[in-house]
Amino acid sequence: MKKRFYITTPIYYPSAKLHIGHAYCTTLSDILARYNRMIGKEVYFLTGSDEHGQKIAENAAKAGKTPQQFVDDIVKTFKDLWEKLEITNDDFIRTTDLKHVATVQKIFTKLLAQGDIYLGSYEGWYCTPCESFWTTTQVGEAKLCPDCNRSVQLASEESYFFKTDKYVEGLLKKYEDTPNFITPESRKNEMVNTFIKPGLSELAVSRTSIDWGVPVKENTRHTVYVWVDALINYISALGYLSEDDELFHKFWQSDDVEIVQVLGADITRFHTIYWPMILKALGLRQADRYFVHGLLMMKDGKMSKSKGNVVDPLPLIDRYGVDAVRYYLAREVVFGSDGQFTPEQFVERFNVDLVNDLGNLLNRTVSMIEKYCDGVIPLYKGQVTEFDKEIEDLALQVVKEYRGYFDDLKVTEAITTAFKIISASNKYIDNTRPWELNANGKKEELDSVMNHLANNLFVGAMLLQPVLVNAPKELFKQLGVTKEKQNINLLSKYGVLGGEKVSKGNPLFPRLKVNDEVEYIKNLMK
Ligand code: ME8
Repeated sequence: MKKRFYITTPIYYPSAKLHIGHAYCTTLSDILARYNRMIGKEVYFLTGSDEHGQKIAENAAKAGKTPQQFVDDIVKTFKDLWEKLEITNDDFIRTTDLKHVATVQKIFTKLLAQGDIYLGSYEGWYCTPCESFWTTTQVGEAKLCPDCNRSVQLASEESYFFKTDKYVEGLLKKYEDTPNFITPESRKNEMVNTFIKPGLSELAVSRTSIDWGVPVKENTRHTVYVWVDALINYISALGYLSEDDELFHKFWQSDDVEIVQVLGADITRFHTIYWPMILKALGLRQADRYFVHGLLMMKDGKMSKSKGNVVDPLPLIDRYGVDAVRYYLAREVVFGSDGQFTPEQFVERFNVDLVNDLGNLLNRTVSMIEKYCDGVIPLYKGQVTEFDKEIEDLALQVVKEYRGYFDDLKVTEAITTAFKIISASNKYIDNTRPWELNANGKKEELDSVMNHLANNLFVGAMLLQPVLVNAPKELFKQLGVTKEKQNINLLSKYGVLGGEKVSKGNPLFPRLKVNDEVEYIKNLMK
């Protein structure tokens, strides 16, 4: 296992406020960052904003602001959202940062000097929202952008080009030799069949028509194509080609680091075709994995302002708490597949998993330990009741499965597994019937049941920590768990808790009134 972990999210456009889809990507990446820290890796987690390009300049003009003022204002809202979602990013890169601009220029100069970039002229179909040129075949009869399905215009301009030809073979070989390079596999096939096999054109890497961008030093009529500018963030943030490049050596150019880049299905082409080619041209190592997550849809399709179905995560966090939103995103939308946001499911997940399963179990366990055991978790005495072995085996198996899933970036599966121990414990209460054990004076069995319940809750809470940032802390407080015991490595043996003094606290999650809250969320979406 590598000792370091570098994880990145896409850098989002500050053209408007972020919505639940962006929150999804960053939250899932944060969960991976937190998990890897928890198992003892040195983690660097990067997110940021992609601030150049025509679309931003146009939006700024509409808002009556300079582009810089415009992005400054919107980037503040990004940072506020990440703070509220308790995102643990180590840095926030902005493509208007001087350090980033300097790296982009140095990379351009280097590739130009090497002959990987040359000056030519371009004619093609241009999609303004995607800032992409397409060939006649790609836009088809209807002249629509293959990425976003909007109309494209014929455009021609002098441009610098990146020689993709030189790197296609190498890229295909990389795909073949590294089975997990792009996950899910279907995305890799899509890249090969839709873009590479039909013939990849040279990539236009500069524009003369756009001022709001990084100037090409050698020819200042040109600015660097916004996608090239943006992709470079992943290494400029680490100090590549700057005087202070320690992070770059630690978290990119090293065999000790696992590099995972998380992105949405809409931007797979840039990340898994052009970006690896640029890295190759620069003589740098490749990322280990591109994890392509699905898009979050609404019942009536893609989120859009005109449909009135955009979900702003902030009011959800304000009303239901950060844990509820993080949990919903990670649990409900399988990481890697498309998903759907519905108010009904949001409320149901909350009530069923968080209130009924987790919250109730804690509440019942603490009450029973207070009532039957003077408020002290009995010591672990091994397998006493006929149900103890089964639940212990399950706990140990859950821990193992959970780590396997997380190490393979299967976030949803890992969390679902963690919850197994919680639901099994509710059944364990039904099976062992502690109130009868108490009435019949079966003290030894009763103690064992209380110990197992406390230990199961402990295991569940430990495993849910990357997702739920508050509830496990409250649970540890109520069960009196010391800091020393909050160590994931201790979970390879069952029975860590015993002897702690419990103290009843507030319920972890308040039960929601389904109809009222569904209505409330629907109103937020208008
Ligand atoms: O593409 N569901 O920025 P962007 C899930 N600046 N995730 C979604 C989503 C949805 N409905 N909508 C957006 C850009 N996302 C470029 C990236 S990186 C070098 C440059 C997430 O603001 C998803 O991760 O359009 C998607 O890939 C990303 O936001 C696009 O964000």
